Amino acid sequence: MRALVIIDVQNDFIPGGALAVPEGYKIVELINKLQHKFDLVIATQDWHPEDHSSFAVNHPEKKEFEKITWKGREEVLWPVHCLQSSWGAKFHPDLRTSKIEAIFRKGTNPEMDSYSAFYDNGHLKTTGLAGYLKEKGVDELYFCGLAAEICVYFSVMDALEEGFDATIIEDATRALDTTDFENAKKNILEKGGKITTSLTI
Ligand code: VGL
Ligand code: ZN
Repeated sequence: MRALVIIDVQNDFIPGGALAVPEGYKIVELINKLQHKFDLVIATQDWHPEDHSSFAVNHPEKKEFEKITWKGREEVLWPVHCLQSSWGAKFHPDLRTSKIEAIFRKGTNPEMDSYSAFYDNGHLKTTGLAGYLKEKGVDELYFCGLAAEICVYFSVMDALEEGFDATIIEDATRALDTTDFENAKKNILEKGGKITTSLTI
């Protein structure tokens, strides 16, 4: 059974938002068209409290997009984005949501960022997504959404780790940094993941 996982198609990741991914709006209609080809559609939302440790403003003297060591790991500092219940955290208004059966929210713990749909960045806490999908009998996951080399990428890598067959739909995602996405794709292929386009789905 195949599921489509729509990652963070939220206003803040689309031009006009706080952490805009170039061309982010270009994938929305495509994702709408893809949804009916799947047995199950689920989505994620980045969902941060104001005091979240990934926000540069919460670290005096630090700048946006700077890297810091946080709880023993390297983390990137971002502009304030996807504040819980804000406009920026809402799905893009053109995204079709009627087929989305469940929404998994991540990034709620102020002490820990959470890129993947499955785990926080420290792999300490699960969102419950793997168990949910397994209980539904899903074995093949197709990923789309934003941003390609961050939340989509880490979700694909965790999906592979959890034993799912995982594919990224390349034209239904966009990257903040295209060079990083090229490296991310290599890692996905090396780990046994697949890269495809919407034409073959
Ligand atoms: C994301 C940076 C920070 C993403 C979320 O959805 O890719 N990127 N928070
Ligand atoms: Zn975030």
